[in-house]
Amino acid sequence: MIDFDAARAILRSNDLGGYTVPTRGLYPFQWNWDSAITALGWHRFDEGRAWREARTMFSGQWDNGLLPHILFHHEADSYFPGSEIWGANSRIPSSTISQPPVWALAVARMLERSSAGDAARAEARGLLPKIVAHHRWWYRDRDPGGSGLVESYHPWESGMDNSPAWDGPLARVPRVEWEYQRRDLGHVDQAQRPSRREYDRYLYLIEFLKHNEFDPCRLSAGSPYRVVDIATVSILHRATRELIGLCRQFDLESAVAELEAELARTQQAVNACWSAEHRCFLNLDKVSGAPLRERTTATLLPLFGLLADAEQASQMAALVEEWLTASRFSLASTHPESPRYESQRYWRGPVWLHINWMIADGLRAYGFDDLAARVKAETRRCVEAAGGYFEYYCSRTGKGCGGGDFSWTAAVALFWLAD
Ligand code: 9WN
Repeated sequence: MIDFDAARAILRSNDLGGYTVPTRGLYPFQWNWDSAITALGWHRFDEGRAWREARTMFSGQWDNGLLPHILFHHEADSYFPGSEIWGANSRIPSSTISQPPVWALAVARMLERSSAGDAARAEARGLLPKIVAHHRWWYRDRDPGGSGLVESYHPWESGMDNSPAWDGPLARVPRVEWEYQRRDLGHVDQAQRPSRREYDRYLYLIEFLKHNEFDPCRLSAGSPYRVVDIATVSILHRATRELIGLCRQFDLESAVAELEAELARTQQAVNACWSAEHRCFLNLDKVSGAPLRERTTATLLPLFGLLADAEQASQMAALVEEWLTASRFSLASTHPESPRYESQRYWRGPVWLHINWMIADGLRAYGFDDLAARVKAETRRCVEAAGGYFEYYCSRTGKGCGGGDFSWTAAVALFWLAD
């Protein structure tokens, strides 16, 4: 049995007054996509608090539209790297990259389910221009050449930090030579976290962004790490569809044609990522121009993005079925047949609830209702086996891994598993 009271209690205890930390200790600030997903959980029992989460996040938006991946609302020494390493010149101390843009989708869902009528409409109306500015930032600053496929310059921007898909592109990045002390290893077993080799390069890329003054043209021309993350492309695409609906609802017609043009550009470009051999859409290495042939759950997210055609969707559904069978617990974040699969190490194999929710949602959109129900039932089994809301779950044993009492996991239980 899943304890939904415990899920609500986790959100309340991770609430620092207007924003929810992903978990205490390990992640003591406000993270962008965590916050959007967590707002959907809040909305099931405290609508006002859900809207407040959104307002707090957007209070840290940069003037150019970037919505940072971390807002450092206060000092905390339990996390590294802190705001001083990033070098942002922002109203609220922040990181200098973003994360997959879930907010338009969250706001659309919250508005649909709202019992608060005019108050909810006022909240959505207030957020709308900011969300539009954020999507404009993605299309302009993360796709300066107008290719239709946004790119990213840091693995943390994908939110799937040490995905094996990034191994090749990251190997090209130099390592920092200065000494630093990681704080994550004080909270979580090293076997469940990224390696030192990866951290050296994550830090190099933070410095690279700073030395290039976050200038999109300089980053696009010179970053040693430049990838098309198919998960971000998909989430952005789906969120833009939702955003167009919101713009129409609130008479912001001026943005509609422009956003529709972006959708058309992406829809056309995405076929460059399709691999008939792998039966999914691959990530791309923009430095070498080569596809990244690793099957991770990111490569299934075009279902959520509504970017696949009917034939591609049915091939992906067949792949999901095999993948579920190969993972003993639910859908492993890396296909268990990959030599790089590690069942407990972060984005290299464990189960992440919010990603499974997105995949199930995409399967349903294409009419694979039974398979979507199977993804959901197996995901539920992880939470039951572990007896709590962890950051992620071992895909071999269902054991809870990473941080405990985790906000987005509790939130996904409230708005998906409880339904
Ligand atoms: C770096 C907060 C975040 C998530 C990411 C996840 C992890 C941070 C870290 O935690 O990343 O952003 O320090 O490991 O990979 O998806 O948003 O939960």
